[in-house]
Order: sequence, then C-alpha cells, then structure tokens
Amino acid sequence: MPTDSWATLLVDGQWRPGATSFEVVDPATLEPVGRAADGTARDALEALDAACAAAGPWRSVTVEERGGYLRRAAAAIRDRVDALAELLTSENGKPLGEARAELLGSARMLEWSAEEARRAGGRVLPASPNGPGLVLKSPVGPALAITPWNFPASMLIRKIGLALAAGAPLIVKPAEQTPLIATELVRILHETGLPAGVLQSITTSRPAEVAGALLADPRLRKVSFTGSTEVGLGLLRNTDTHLRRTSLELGGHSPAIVFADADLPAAAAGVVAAKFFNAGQSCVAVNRLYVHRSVHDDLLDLIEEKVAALRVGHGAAEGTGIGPLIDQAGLDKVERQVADAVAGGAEVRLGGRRWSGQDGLKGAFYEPTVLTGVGDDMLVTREETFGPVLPVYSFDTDDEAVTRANDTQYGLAAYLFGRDLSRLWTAADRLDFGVIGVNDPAPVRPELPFGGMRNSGQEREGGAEGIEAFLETKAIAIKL
Ligand code: TXE
Repeated sequence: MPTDSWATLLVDGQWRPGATSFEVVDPATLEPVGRAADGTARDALEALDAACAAAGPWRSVTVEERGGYLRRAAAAIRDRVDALAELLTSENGKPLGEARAELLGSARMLEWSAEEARRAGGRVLPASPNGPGLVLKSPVGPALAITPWNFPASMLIRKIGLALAAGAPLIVKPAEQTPLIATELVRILHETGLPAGVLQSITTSRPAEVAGALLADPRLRKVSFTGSTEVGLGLLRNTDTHLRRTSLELGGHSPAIVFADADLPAAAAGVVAAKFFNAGQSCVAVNRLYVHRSVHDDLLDLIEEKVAALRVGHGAAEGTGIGPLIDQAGLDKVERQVADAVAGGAEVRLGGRRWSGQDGLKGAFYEPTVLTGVGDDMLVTREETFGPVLPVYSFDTDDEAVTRANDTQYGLAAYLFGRDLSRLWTAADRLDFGVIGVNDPAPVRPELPFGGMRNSGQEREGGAEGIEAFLETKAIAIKL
C-alpha cells in the first residue's frame, strides 16, 4: 500500500509543490497515506491565466489530435491499472476490485470522448427566403471541474475527457479526501504531451476559497460540478454578476421497483450490487426498494442471503465487499437515519450497527443493513443515505409503485426489474429520473447521457450531450 504519495499542483505545464500541504488518510485505518499541495486562490488564478492563453491554440488542434492524447492516456491507465487501483483504495477505501473497475471504466470514457467529439459538428438548415442558416458548435472556453471523493477517478476523468475532446481547457479541483489518485491521473494525461494550460490541477483543503476565486472571474466560462446538492446550489448563486454554463451532478435517492414477474434471483443480485457497491456511497445507489407484495418475502430471502455474505473490511484485503465510509460525518448520517427508522417502527433484518470487527481498522465502518416496515416519511426515505442501508417497501399496483418512486426531491437514477415489456416501458416513461436501468443494475455507460432531473442536477455527462455541455452554440444566418 502506498504510504508516501505526494500530490502536487499542475499550473501552466509546471508541477508545483505548493507553499503548504495537507495530510491524506486511509479511511479504513485513519493512518496517513500521503500529502497534497494546498493550492491557493492565487495558484488557481494563475491557472486561469494559463487556461485563457491555451484556449485559442487548443480549439485549433484537430479533433483527431485531441482524441490522440485521450487515447494514449487511456492506454496508460490500462497498463498501470493495478498500481492505480491500490492508490485509489488507499485514500477512498473501496474494495480493490471496484477501484480497478472504476479505472477501466475511466479508460473507456476517455476513448469514448475522443470518438464522440468527431460527431459534434453542428448543422446546416435549408434556405429561408434570405438564405441558408448554419448552427456552429465551438468550445465553451476555460472550464473548471470540481469532483468528489466517492468515484475519484471516474468523476474526474469523465469531465477531463469531455472537456478536452470538445476543445475546452480544464482546471480540475479534486476532492480533498482523494487528491492522490486524481493527481496521478492528471500526471498520466500530462505525460501524453498535452500543451501547457490545457489541463491543470489545483488540490486544496480550502475548496470554497479556491473555487470562489475562479467563479468570481468572468473569464471562467464553464463549471462542471459533482457533489452535494447544497454546494451545487451555492455554485449557481455565485454567478450574480455574470452568467456561465454550469453542469451539476448532485445527490440522488434512487428507487428500485421489482415487479411480480421479475426474475427474482437476478433482481436480488442486481439490487444488492446497485445498493452496496462503494458501501452505498454512490449518487446512483438504490436508496429505496419497492417490491410487489406477492414476491416481497421471497425476494427478501434472496437479498438477505447475499447481504449476509458481504464481508466488511479493508478495501485492499482479499474478499472484502464493504469498505469503510469516507469519514465519521458519513457514519453519523447513516446512524441517525437508521435510529429514526427504528424509532418509527422499522425492523432491522440485518446489520443496523457500526462494525468494529478487526484491530487496526479504526475508520467509520457500518454493517450492511436491510430494513423492512419503513415508512414513506422516515429520514431514510427522504434524505440521501450514502451508506450501506437498504430500506424495503411493498406495493400493490404499478401505479402506486411509480407514484411513490417519484415522490422525492431527487431525480438521478431508477431501476426496474420485471419481464412484461409493456409494464416496464410504461413505468420507465413515467419515472422522473435521468438514468433508468431496466433489469440492469449498472446503467451508467460512456455512450449514454448521465445526469439528473430536479434537485439531482442539470446538463448531462457522457454521450453526445456530454460533449455538448462543453460547447457553445452559434447561429450564422447568410443572406444571399
Ligand atoms: O460533498 P461536497 P461532501 C452527497 C452525499 C454526501 C454529501 C456530502 O449525500 O453525503 O453530498 O458529501 C467541493 N465551493 N454527495 O461533503 O462538499 C469539495 O472540495 C466549491 C453526492 O463530500 O459537495 C469536493 O471537491 N466547491 C455526490 C466537492 O465539492 C466546494 C458526491 C464535493 O464535496 C465547496 C459527493 C464550495 N463551497 C457527495 N465546498 C455525488 N453526486 O455522487 C465543497 N466543495
């Protein structure tokens, strides 16, 4: 396990140690695993100067050439996936297998972005009485990516791939919990030979100060944020003197609906996968499981068997299925929600308490938990949990299931399990969520737009829409 990693800033093509640094810990052991340069507002503004200088030349680089940098970086990630996965797990805590899958998915995302940018062409409209019209797409200009700790590789790489492919220089500000893997990935991209100022990185323990300095500057033309709804709303409010394009990928509260005709073993496996990966710390994690009353008990038996087999422990240990939560605040939130559910009459079928099963693992571990008899107004039904807790509800009619599934402030992901295509289609059409998995517990794919409705966000990442988020639209009317 790496213990001496050092994340530095990348500004205008130069690595900078930063005047001061902050500690990065393994969330499983709470032992230090490295340090990161503590970037300042001044570093960030220098990066913005460099991004502005790079914007013109970078947009003139051909799409093929831009894609070449991304493809070379993807190949390097694949080559070094095992070492990178260890680094990711050391500061995030997730099981090594999940870290590996995240990195391989990131490589695919870079390759897809390189391809998709070729298709971002605009259109020509038939002549009106005056003449033809053209719709042109041009890079949005200097952009900022603010990324979270829960998928510290894929959330970062997604934004890097889309921005660079679209021709926009990008400054990244990784989460303070996970700056090491972020810096390593930036290093891989930098080493493909990217021109100075095209990709820059500011790690910091003071995100509000650093992001605030950039957001106050009208030269920054785009911000792409993944994180909490609260901070996302703040970023929108920040733009009181000038408008800028803002993509937000925020919290979620995903329902899964299992209809009576579902393949129950497949549905159980799908729900457990979509709930418990990354210990439930995912914006697309299943937060509410609605099961048709006629199959409720059978499905629950299958789910309990699988959940009971999940081993809690250090992410780097063989066979671990559930690592630590990122920090004590995350654990407090989970405990508060479970206590509220139990006080309201919910039954703990499995788990329901902290895990402290092994010496040396001092982090914030929680046992994988299944709750039944959960009410529609309990905290666990209303607030994003971000932990390994699965609340189960039963329903009688399709209409009831969809109505209750939609009853949330969020709208990121939803899951449907069943066989009847008409029923699945009708439900998918009525659900107000941006991403819907139909018998698919992993519906996030590079070629599909990813993002949420309502308080889960705005704009999309991935697919054509993901490139579009880093492009401006210009209409050209020609009078003949
Ligand atoms: O998020 P924050 P946190 C949800 C989830 C979680 C909760 C809190 O429910 O329990 O949010 O997590 C940067 N200006 N999600 O505290 O604070 C910060 O440095 C600019 C869902 O980790 O939003 C980091 O880079 N930036 C989510 C990023 O925002 C600021 C993933 C996310 O941190 C800032 C994470 C500020 N004032 C949490 N304050 C998802 N969509 O998957 C913080 N940041």
